[in-house]
Amino acid sequence: MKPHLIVATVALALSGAAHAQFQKPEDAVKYRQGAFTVMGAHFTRIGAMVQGRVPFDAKVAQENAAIVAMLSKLPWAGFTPETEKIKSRTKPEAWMEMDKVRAGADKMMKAVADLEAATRTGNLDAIKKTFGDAAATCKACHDAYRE
Ligand code: ASC
Repeated sequence: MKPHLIVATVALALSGAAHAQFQKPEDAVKYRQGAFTVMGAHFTRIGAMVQGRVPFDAKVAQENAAIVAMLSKLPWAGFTPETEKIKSRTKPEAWMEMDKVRAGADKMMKAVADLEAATRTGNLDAIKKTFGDAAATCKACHDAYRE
């Protein structure tokens, strides 16, 4: 299979809801960046509680984790083959190693699902642990594939 076909197949496999719906490659880039931006905003709100910068509120943690878990499924559909040539912070390596990107995406989605499950227990120690694990999955991909 040609690399671009593999990328397209991976993107489709990753997201039932959001596949192949972009009119222009630029739209796909904006879509994935938007999803990452909003996910980061809500992840950071949990981080503020985990790090003691704001008081812990189990309900707020749960609401934010649910948003993060849902959004975590979305950005991958925006890495369409047509977007490879569009300037973004995605490194060329990502397009050459889309199988690894996919594996990293799977780890991240699993980690944020675990974080959401922890927020449903209201146990701050469990939230701290799963938040740290989830942040590590974000960082792994950023270090490898983001400028
Ligand atoms: C965040 C955020 C990320 C991750 C990452 C973890 O709060 O916006 O992208 O954590 O920085 O290392």
